[in-house]
Amino acid sequence: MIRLADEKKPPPKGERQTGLVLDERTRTKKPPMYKVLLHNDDYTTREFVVWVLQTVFHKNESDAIAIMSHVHNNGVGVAGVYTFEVAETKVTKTMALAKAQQFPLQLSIEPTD
Ligand code: TYC
Repeated sequence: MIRLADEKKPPPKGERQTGLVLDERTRTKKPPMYKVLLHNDDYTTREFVVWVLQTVFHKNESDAIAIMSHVHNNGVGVAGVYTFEVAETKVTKTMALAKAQQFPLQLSIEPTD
């Protein structure tokens, strides 16, 4: 039977064809991910929350309405899941937009399990 040299074989599933030999950790470890939580309050308008979910969190209109309604009904909900730096930036931007309109909207970050 004709055998292909190792380098002619397709890479095992999940292995990138960079031509670089990477340490096992480098190849397999994903970054820790964080939930951005949105908290309910009695003053921020539903319309503002939906707008923020569309513009900062890139949700479509129906997902944005569903997330806002979930938070309104349950007190807290997930706006999105990101790396820590991206999560922090979205929280900072959203709080600044809320503050500019004098809305007391609160967000927080928590690690995923
Ligand atoms: N509870 C607000 C209202 O009735 C709406 C709201 C939803 C506020 C979600 C904050 O994270 C929030 N106007």
